[in-house]
Amino acid sequence: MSKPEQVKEEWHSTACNLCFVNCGVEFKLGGEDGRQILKVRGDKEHPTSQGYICNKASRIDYYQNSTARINSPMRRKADGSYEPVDWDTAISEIAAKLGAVRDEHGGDKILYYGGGGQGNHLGGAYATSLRKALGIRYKSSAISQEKTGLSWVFSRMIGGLVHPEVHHAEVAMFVGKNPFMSNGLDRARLFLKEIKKDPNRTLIVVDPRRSETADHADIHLAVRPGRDAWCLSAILAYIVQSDLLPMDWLAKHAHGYEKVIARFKNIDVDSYAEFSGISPDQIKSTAEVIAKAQSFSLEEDIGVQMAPHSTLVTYLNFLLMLMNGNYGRPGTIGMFTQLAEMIAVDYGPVDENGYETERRTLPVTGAPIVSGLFPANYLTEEILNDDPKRPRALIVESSNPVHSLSDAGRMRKSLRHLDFSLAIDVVMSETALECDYVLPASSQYEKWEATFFPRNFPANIFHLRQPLIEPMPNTLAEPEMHARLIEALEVFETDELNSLKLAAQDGFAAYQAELFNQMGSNRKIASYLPYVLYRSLGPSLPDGQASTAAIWGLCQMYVLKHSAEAARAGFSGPSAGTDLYQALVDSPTAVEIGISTYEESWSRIPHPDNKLQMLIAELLDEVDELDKLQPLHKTSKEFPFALVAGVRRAYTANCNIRDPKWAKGKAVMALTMHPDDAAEHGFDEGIRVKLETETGQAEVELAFDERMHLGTISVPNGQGMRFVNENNELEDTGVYVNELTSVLHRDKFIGTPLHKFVPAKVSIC
Ligand SMILES: Nc1nc2c(c(=O)[nH]1)N[C@H]1C(S)=C(S)[C@@H](COP(=O)(O)OP(=O)(O)OC[C@H]3O[C@@H](n4cnc5c(=O)[nH]c(N)nc54)[C@H](O)[C@@H]3O)O[C@H]1N2
Ligand SMILES: Nc1nc2c(c(=O)[nH]1)N[C@H]1C(S)=C(S)[C@@H](COP(=O)(O)OP(=O)(O)OC[C@H]3O[C@@H](n4cnc5c(=O)[nH]c(N)nc54)[C@H](O)[C@@H]3O)O[C@H]1N2
Ligand code: SF4
Ligand SMILES: [Mo]
Repeated sequence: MSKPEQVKEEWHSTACNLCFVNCGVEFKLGGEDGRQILKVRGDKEHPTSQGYICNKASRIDYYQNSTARINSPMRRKADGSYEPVDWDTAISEIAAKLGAVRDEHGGDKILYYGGGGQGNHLGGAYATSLRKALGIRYKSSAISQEKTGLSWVFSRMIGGLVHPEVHHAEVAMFVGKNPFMSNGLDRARLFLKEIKKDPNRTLIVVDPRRSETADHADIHLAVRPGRDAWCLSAILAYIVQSDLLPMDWLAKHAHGYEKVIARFKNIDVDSYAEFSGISPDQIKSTAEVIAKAQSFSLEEDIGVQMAPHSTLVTYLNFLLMLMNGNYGRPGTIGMFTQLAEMIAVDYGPVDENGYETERRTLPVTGAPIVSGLFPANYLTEEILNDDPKRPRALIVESSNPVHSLSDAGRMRKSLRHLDFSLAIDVVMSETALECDYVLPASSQYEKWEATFFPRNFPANIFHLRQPLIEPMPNTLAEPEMHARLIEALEVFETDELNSLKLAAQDGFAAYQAELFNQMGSNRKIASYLPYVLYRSLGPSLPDGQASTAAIWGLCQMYVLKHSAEAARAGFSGPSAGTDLYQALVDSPTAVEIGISTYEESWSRIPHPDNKLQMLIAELLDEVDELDKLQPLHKTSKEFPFALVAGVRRAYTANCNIRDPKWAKGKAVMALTMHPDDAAEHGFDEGIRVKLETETGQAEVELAFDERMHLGTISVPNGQGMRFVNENNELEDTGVYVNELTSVLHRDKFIGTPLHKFVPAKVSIC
């Protein structure tokens, strides 16, 4: 073997699981049985990340080989401690308890939460079958506390999955998004550098803090915290009132724009601008830049999605793009296709005045189900009551809601109020520590994995990742857990899948024919498809690949539904689905699965005449509230600071890494404050302070940050997790931010929490 080949062989392709960009990475493995990730580098072959990685990926071994990992199913004892049990015992007891809840109260009283974090959605695909077996009707995930407002808005206005092409826009804008720190965008830091250098392109950043992203911007709108709605409305109003809208384009491509124009004609631009903390001149010059751009595209993130007026702000952001003609052209917005929709398109019937008339709701609180997800922020109210309709059991898979949802204390109480709870995790998370049973999962580098996050346009990619490391003994991949639970629930007869299993041995074509045949005669086959594929096709796939069986099924559906897009990516003809699947299994890096066109961005709009719908009447009505110039949330004498309860820093990754040694530099944990605010209160840098909100309190170190907006303070997300070090000591891991937040502090439409503006006080400890 020649030397270069040897060198290449030492590196293994996969993806980073620390944020939803999932950059292609390569690992150099070593240590005992090759279980350790010694080195990490970007994968140059990856079609979108192209070798890029950020600082977080290099020490990913703190995820893979965390000492917090668990390697046995656990059962809670009466005293609240846990005892290990074997798999057979755990599976049969869990199935019996869930089955009992279903039989006594109905399967709709069992809730499902999670199904994947930043890097792992494959297990969640099989949870569909377990939910079917239990009759579960209500599910949710972390998406429901950030992106459901976004989903509601793009579904109503466009009706498809869309990608704002900020990378190719002449004028790009970030609203409440700090990609320099959070990435959340392909090749984020490189993109920021490029746009900063390019004299022909403009970057606008809307953020109260002079963020690291704002350093790269041509225009920084330092909006007052929680007042984006006024800032964005003022920009749009100025464009409307200055006759800068592309009226011919709107007439050709949009419905409902006349009402939007009428409403924004009546906005007093100057008073809105001033109320938002930005000079009217800056608002007007920014509006001119946006209106006159050849192409304009913006990305928002939780800086606004978790701030006051969350859903309204999303609507205003889309109005800013769409009313200015930015759709279906390079550098604007394109509609793309996906193997499975992580943030599903979902809109109900709309009446002639532009109001949605029907929406599924949760049985006790009546909270709206959006994008197929119940709002996580209503979970505790739904559970903590004596209503016979209340949920009795909860399954949490690959999520840590006791840590990541508002008001951790209430979450703990809610979990203990249930008749039964199960957590599936790689560690004994804060959530696991409240559940009746815990099942230990193999890590994301020990099993086949993938994510279904929304991706790119025009070429969309999918990365099916191969396992690189032997599973930790006594852990299982989620598809196997779901299958065993379904079997313990005795959904199928033992021989019911035999003909499918036999057909699978004769190859994909024979299997496919038999699958169609069986679907015609046995309704269960289609209803439990992921499970059926796993147990019938799975065993015939090469060693260890069984859990990719559902991907084969998704590929078949994808090429049927999106035949034109798939064909452009090279997958056409009778075996297109299987060819696509094979390409995914064979490729160590991501594969282009479909290529969309701008024409399709139009022809696939499901609204009448394939036109965009500018009117969301519920949200346009909200603009009347803005006219009152009253902030939605205020600080007070008692709680004088606006706390950003969970900001992204260089070493935070939600709840994925527990060991504080992962982080370089202590500042990652600190409470940050502008030095002028600190001087006013007599605080020195580095002191321990008490941080209090209406809900809770914490002690934390104070750090100065002159980028902060005056009156605003911040602590990071994803800290304060329980971690016991090698000396059996509990380590200080920072502030457990959701001990400080309230479930009642939420968006009135979708229920997203307003974590970016939590009234707080700070005092010396
Ligand atoms: N390092 C790191 N990266 C991550 C993650 C992580 O945990 N750590 N998590 C990933 C996940 S799950 C997500 S959802 C994304 C989130 O990514 P981002 O939304 O970019 O992250 P944040 O830092 O929470 O918030 C972004 C900005 O919002 C600003 N902001 C605060 N209040 C307001 C306001 O009222 N108006 C406006 N306009 N801006 C405001 C903050 O100053 C901050 O700069 O990050 C992903 N990337
Ligand atoms: N106050 C406040 N709260 C926030 C935020 C904030 O900014 N402020 N940010 C919010 C946002 S945007 C998000 S996305 C959420 C994230 O919140 P969650 O959805 O709870 O996601 P994570 O916190 O990353 O938790 C993922 C869990 O999966 C486990 N895990 C990792 N790999 C595997 C695996 O292969 N299998 C299984 N079964 N488990 C695995 C991890 O150990 C961890 O416990 O947090 C939210 N919470
Ligand atoms: S941007 Fe960083 S954290 Fe996100 S996937 Fe890429 S390397 Fe991982
Ligand atoms: Mo998120």
